[in-house]
Amino acid sequence: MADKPAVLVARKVFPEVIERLAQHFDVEDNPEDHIHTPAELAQRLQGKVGAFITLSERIDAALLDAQPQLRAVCNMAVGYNNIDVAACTARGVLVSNTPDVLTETTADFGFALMMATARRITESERFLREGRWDRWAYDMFAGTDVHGATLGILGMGRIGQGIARRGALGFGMKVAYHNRSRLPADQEGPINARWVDKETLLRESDHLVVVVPYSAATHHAIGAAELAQMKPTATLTNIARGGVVDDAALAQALAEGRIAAAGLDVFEGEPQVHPELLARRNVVLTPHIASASVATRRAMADLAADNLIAALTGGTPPTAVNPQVLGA
Ligand code: 8YV
Repeated sequence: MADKPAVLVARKVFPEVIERLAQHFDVEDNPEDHIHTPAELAQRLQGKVGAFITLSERIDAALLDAQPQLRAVCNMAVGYNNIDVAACTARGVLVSNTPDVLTETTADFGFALMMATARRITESERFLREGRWDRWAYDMFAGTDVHGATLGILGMGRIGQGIARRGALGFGMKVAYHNRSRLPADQEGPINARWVDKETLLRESDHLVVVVPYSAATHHAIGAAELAQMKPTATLTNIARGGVVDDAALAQALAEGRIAAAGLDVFEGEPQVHPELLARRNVVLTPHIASASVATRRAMADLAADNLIAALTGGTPPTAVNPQVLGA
């Protein structure tokens, strides 16, 4: 029997998914969950035709040039800003991501993070745990209402729409959004969503949730100038990518009381977090876990595996980012 094609699974994932991949491939996995430097990643990719990766791995032109045998790069994430897709396409390397399977779980988390931020849930829990609760007070941890407030969504893709649905249908929120393209009327209608320009979104949002993909065009889409346009009572929630919000400008805006609070699941330079954000009490911080339910992480891993298997066995990867390379 011919040798199986060799693939790298760059990070620790479900053993069941490794077993499935092993039926098709000679798998080099990473049960110790070592985080590779770019040089280590390049070394481990030698001789591999496929890679199952996460956001921790960067795939760029230099790495691809050193691995001409590589045919498929399958990301266990919906965002793929860690991959130079143009460089992959130019070299005929298939790229895939994991959309749809994480939409509702990620929208649940985005909404929960926004609520925790508005209602000061983690800040008040810390206070209680520290043994500082000795009396009732009329203004103790008084936050901002979520129900009936204006929910602003920057980036109305699948996850943005999921958050909008939760706000409009569950909490009677007024939904305003800004996106490159408007939703068709039959999608705006049921949630009464209003497309507005970015300035209006910043000005009118009581709770602004950022869900736009990261790219050169969205780098620091929320910076000092944008924060200055927001209401002083507003909250900002980021479940997109660190680079979409200028974290230093956000820390400054919070320090100056330009906005009330922020909820952040993603950071510039994560897993490092800006020290001034760490030091502020009115920021809810979580370690990039918006898609982290057991079922959804399993569905993401299965979908990344489906893509890898299809790409290397002559099938059609279900969620290819650059399907044009298959016909080339
Ligand atoms: C992933 C995410 O867990 O899907 C994405 O784009 O940010 C998260 O759902 C993370 O990217 C791991 O690769």
